[in-house]
Amino acid sequence: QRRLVHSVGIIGAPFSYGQKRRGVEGGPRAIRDAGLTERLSGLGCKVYDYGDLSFTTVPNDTPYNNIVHHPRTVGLANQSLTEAVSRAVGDGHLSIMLGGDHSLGIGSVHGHAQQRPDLCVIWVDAHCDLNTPLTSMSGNLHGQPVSFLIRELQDKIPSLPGFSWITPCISAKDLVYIGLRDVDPAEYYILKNFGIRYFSMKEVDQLGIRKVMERTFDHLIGKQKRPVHLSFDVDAIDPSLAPATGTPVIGGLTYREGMYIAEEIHNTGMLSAMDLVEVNPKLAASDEELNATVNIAVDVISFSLGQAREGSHGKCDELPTPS
Ligand code: 5AB
Ligand code: MN
Ligand code: MN
Ligand code: MN
Repeated sequence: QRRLVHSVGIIGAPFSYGQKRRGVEGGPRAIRDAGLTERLSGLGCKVYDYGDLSFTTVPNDTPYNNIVHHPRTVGLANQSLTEAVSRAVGDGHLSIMLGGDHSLGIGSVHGHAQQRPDLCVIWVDAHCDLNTPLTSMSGNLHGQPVSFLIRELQDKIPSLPGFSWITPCISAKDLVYIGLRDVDPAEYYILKNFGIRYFSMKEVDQLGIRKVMERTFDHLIGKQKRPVHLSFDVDAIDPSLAPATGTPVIGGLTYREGMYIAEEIHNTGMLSAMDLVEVNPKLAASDEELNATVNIAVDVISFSLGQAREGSHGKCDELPTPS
């Protein structure tokens, strides 16, 4: 079996205004410093680094409805991320977006969809990020990105300053969640009433990760192959393993479950763009905590790009013969 050479485009998105804890803008730097490019090159990927986007903080960005914070700043950041991801995919790369907070999921999926309108989304997260601006209790836009993306939900979405450029680009049936364990009441209502497929940690326990992945692909891909967008929030992994993140929830994925998800997504051959978000170096209590979190982030990306626990083939074609 020959290895496919992936050409990957890395986009750093040092952005934190989708939530209130500064520091998550340091994610791209920390993930790069942990050797992401070297790891991907070692797997045989051709790596093109687009560098970090520079974002503008919009002045007088007053909350929408007195609750939703920094709408114009988040809207503008996602507008430039949309362009960047669309360019990377248009250039023929598998796009890898390094966050930053998960409000960036809006622009990443949106930009991907501009090039590949038939995409589907696998959202790996402790949370389903489905609040609308009218249901959010925190006012944080990193808990709302998916609500802007789903077509069926649009008559429930008010027009937010900074968001007028967004057109929803997926249907409820084009999305699967894995790892959920902290879902707000309105989010649960949406999951149920719009028939969104999800595998919470309870289903991971019940079925095992193997069946979860089989059912995920049966639902999204079936016979008709289509591009996959993986949006991976590092808080999906248990906080004992990946503690440096803003909204940790106990009872998460094990390391092995996380890597299995990534391996199986790679094996579809259809991964076309991914996000690795919510790594917040400032929330690590020690260097050990920071390294653990960042190394898991690099592992998730590497396994999604073809690293395999059984061995990554293609590096060794024959054994040396003694002369
Ligand atoms: B993350 C919460 N549902 O809306 C909200 O980390 C948490 O991108 C959102 O998944 C967590 O604020 C957002 C309580
Ligand atoms: Mn998230
Ligand atoms: Mn989360
Ligand atoms: Mn491959």
